[in-house]
Amino acid sequence: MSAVLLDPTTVPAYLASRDDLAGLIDPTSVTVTEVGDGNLNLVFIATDADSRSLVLKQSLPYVRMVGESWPLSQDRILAEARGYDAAARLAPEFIPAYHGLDHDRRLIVVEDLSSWTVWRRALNEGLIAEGAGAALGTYVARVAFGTSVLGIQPEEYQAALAAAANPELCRITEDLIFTEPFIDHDHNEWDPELTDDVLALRNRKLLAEVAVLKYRFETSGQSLIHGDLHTGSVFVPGLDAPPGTPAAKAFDIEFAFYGPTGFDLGALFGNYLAARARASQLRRPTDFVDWLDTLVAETWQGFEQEFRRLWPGRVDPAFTDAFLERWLARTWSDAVGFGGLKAIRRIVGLAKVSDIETLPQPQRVAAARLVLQTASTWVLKRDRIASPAELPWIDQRADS
Ligand code: SR1
Ligand code: MG
Repeated sequence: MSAVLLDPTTVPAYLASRDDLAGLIDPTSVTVTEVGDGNLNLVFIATDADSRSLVLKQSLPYVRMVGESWPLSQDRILAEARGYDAAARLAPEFIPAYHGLDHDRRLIVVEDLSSWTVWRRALNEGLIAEGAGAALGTYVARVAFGTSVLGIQPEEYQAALAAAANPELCRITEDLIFTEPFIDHDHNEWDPELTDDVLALRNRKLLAEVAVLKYRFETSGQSLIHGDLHTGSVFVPGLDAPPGTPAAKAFDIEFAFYGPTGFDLGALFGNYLAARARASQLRRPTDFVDWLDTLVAETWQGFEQEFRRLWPGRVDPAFTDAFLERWLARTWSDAVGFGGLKAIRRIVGLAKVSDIETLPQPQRVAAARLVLQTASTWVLKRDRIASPAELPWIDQRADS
């Protein structure tokens, strides 16, 4: 049975029923707005007379961006709660403060970060977010280490793995990222000028690599992953943020499940590529483009440094230092491959990205083409790309 859905008029009474939130907000004086602009859910911001505010996120029984014709279980909020629980334990500074799950209502309450900016919007406007990549790399490393057999005993890992199954949302990822962009499908859409580029992706070599990556996504339960860590699932602070403020916080964790650790890093890499293609077409200033060009390396280094810092605390010395080096190399290669597929789906399939979509013609086609060409090289050559310095990238500059 569906959980009863809230609306702005019923949120105050709901908050009043939550004694555990009494110290955080005054339900008698709240005003409420529904701000959900994502693909799936209801999101309310409740603000009281003292300007204290909270975010309530409730899953809808269908895919919001499509409508009731695409039913989707409200249980996805349980996956999000697992993601928040783990992150709150292992990397609390890199998520909004988490105030818990209402299981019956299929609803979570989190800190309101309205004074922050969704990273994709900042990137679209050409704003530099110093340290955001490193912060996210650190976040991925902490959750990866602390939920894997490296950080917890195998019995605990098995229990967590079993509890974190998220089949409906994984199926969405499997279809939208690994299948549909490479076949004829109603979800696909692209500018006609791109038809040759899109059809060229359906070649034997690339499809073989897509299959390898799909299999890896479906069968490699290495660690609890965010599962949808694109730049629209990240907040960056405003310029007036006090010193010591984390440079980024991840949110929207409903795709969480036990998967390949490199998938989250790849989601970031693929979205950096879209941001970079936009910057090229808009001839953004050199300092912004230079900074974009460092993002993959910064994210990877943030991840690697944190992972190496945690390594001495591994629970099983059978995992030797030599194993760590091989594990890091494999995770990097996975991230590059997944990153390529994440970028391709945003050009070809359902749920595109504003980085590209809001560009005027002919820049939109040119940006999309740059993304497809670079991304497919990532997929094909990922095992031979040893480091961020070797990663094929868009080299079209504002002054070229
Ligand atoms: C039908 S859901 C479409 C997309 O929205 C989410 O943010 C995920 O990226 C998903 O693939
Ligand atoms: Mg999302």
